[in-house]
Amino acid sequence: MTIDTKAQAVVYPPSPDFVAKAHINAERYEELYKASIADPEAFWGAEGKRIDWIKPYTKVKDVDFTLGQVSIKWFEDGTLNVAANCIDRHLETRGDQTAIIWEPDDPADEALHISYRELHRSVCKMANILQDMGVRKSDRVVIYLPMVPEAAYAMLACARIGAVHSVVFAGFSPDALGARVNGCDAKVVITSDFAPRGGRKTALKSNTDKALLHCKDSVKVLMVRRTGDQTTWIEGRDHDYNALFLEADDTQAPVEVGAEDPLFILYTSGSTGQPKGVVHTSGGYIVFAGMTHKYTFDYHDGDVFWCTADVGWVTGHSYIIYGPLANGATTLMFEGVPTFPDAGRFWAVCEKHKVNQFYTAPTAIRALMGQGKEWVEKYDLSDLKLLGTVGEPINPEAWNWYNEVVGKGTRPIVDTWWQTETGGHLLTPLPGATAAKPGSATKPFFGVEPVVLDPQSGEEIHETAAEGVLCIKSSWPAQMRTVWGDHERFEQTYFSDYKGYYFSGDGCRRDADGDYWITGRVDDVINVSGHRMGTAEVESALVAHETVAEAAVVGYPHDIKGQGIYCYVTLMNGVEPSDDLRKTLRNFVRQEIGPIASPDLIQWAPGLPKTRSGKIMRRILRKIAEDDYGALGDISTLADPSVVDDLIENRMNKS
Ligand code: 6R9
Repeated sequence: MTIDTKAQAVVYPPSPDFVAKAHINAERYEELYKASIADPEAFWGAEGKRIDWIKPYTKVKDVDFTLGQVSIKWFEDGTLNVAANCIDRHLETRGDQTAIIWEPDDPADEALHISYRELHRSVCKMANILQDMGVRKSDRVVIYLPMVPEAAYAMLACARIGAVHSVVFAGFSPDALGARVNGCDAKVVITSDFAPRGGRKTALKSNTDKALLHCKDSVKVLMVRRTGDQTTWIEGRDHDYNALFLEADDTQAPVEVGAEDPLFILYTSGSTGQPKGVVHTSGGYIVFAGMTHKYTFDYHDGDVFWCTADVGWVTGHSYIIYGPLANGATTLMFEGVPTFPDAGRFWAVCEKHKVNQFYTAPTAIRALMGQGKEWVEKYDLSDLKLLGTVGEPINPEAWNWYNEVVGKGTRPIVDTWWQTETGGHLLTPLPGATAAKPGSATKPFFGVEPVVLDPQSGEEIHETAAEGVLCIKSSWPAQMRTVWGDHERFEQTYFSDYKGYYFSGDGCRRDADGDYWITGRVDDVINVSGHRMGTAEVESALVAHETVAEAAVVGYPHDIKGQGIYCYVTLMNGVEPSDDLRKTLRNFVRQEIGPIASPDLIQWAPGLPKTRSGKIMRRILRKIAEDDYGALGDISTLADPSVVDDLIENRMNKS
């Protein structure tokens, strides 16, 4: 066990000014955290009241983490409607307040300010359109849209009629889209003609057409016009949102759903080839999303909150849509990218819309850091009160730049650790309570019991300073409930390696102050620009190409992306390696999965290091990709140790 005591030296306590106005200060955190662990029933029984219930719950928590009978229920006999909690209940007090600020890809186009009243109208119309298309409670709807207000309307419209949405990131390929439509047996796909992003356009409708070639004929399409460019049209299957919107009734009674009825499915990568459909339910999720949004970001009425994620990821679900709107906040939705039309765009948008809380990913910070601080200094960022980060460990250099250049050394930074599976923040500083340390996600949120386990013995390490795998000992309301259609896979993935605990898949260190430092995934998942990717997914895409016999994929350190994708490829007999073939394979993977899975480096491998039982030794491949082959460890169990010399000699990442 090695404890990096140096890293504990730099500590940024909250400023007295911030503390004075904050919802939660250090004493309050201690008091509430203790209460939340000592008596979860009482704590969450009270917290559950932050939302409106149609029928109030009488049971708070019913959870079993035992392998073979894992079951997670919160507020189970309560009923509610999530969309009504995000919209209707605010109408009386803040009907004219802006709910969503929409900033388009091109800064020359007009931004929109959508009030809670307007949001209500549009969501009701979308709900009526979906009902007219035959969507009923618990039916699935896939949403494949750019970052436009209609993406928010679509999610909330599903929630309003009790349908289950599954948002698919607009950067995903037709194949990935088709697999998700089939995976959840969706009735309708909501898409747009094109998706403008960074001045370019992705043909979403045409991607949808291709995807649906592999889906049931009964799947219908609802198309939102975004650019107005021509698309193909299949009469009977395709429905014109803009035309239907004009006619649709603008009121709709929200459907009553049970707390444990599913709200959404979100596909995410794991260590095996097939992405998993993570299922979140209604009551616990919305309580936790609202609560974490309020306390982690210290959100106050009237603040403008901006989370730069895409709604295709969980961060966009919880912190663009559900958390902020449950709190009656003003949330900003940005269609573009940080570097279009130039590297000042984030800060231009912060200035333009007087953003108070700004939440982004380390990869964006690193990319902008490389462009120079002039881009930040051109803009007035005086409205910023807080900065946040999510998606991967933030390196201290990026943290310091964020703090000094963007935050002028006076804004707290919250480094929030969580996952698609957790629904909301589990480890994070609370800005008025916790002293921040660059690179540490610090302390657990209320009700969250992290433990560090010894990876070999599976025993809890009780000393404060510890290093091992990160597990959670008991449930929190926004925990995922199951894998869509495969509860056994849910249990196997999260509850079988360490019995009685939820296993996060991350390694971590806990320092002598009890602060947590995430060290990255301990499974075959890599984190590329904050996007999770199973190495097995990229491998199966590669071997699907006719020239490839075998492939092994690992991550390697990448300055901007955090991790890059390093592929070892064994070609079929008789196929000649060439740079052209590299390009072909790269494009092939982009087509199969999407541009985010594009291989960074492809090394031709005449053989892969395997054990005598035929298992690829990824540890060795990782070390070679990291250019750290001095530390290969024991290779004596390899069937043919000589392949390693060839791989080292021809490695792509020579530093
Ligand atoms: C919200 C989100 C989850 C994985 C997670 C971990 C990494 C996320 C982090 C972080 C260090 C942070 N991760 N936040 N690592 N510090 N603040 O990103 O969900 O896409 O499911 O990814 O991302 O490895 O296990 P998701």
